[in-house]
Amino acid sequence: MTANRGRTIFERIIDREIPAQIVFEDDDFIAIRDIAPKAPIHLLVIPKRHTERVDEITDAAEMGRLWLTAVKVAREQAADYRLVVNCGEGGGQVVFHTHIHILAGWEKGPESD
Ligand code: D5M
Repeated sequence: MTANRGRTIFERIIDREIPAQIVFEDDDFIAIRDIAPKAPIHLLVIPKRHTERVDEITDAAEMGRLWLTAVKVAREQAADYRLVVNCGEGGGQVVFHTHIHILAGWEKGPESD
């Protein structure tokens, strides 16, 4: 929770105040289907601990667990995939709770659709 922006939609999903299609969850992370998919498979891996953006995570083990979780969820969905992090408004970030996009499922790669 942050004073300046308030609770984000992802915190409300984590707290089950808003429904989402949950594909993975453990004590520290949740993975959901993106509501506006930009690929045949579009998931979001979201740490439960709130940070606004990925560069606020300074602990290497925490960052490692985030990326390992993203890779694990991605590999459960597809052999090949793209991981994307938008960081800050100028980087295209819209929801200010850290998350990794998993994009996959194209027939011939990301530019094929
Ligand atoms: O991406 C934020 C992403 O979050 C964007 O692809 C839409 C997605 N989104 C927004 N609201 C929801 C809900 N309610 N469920 C699932 N997905 C959602 P960013 O990296 O911040 O630009």
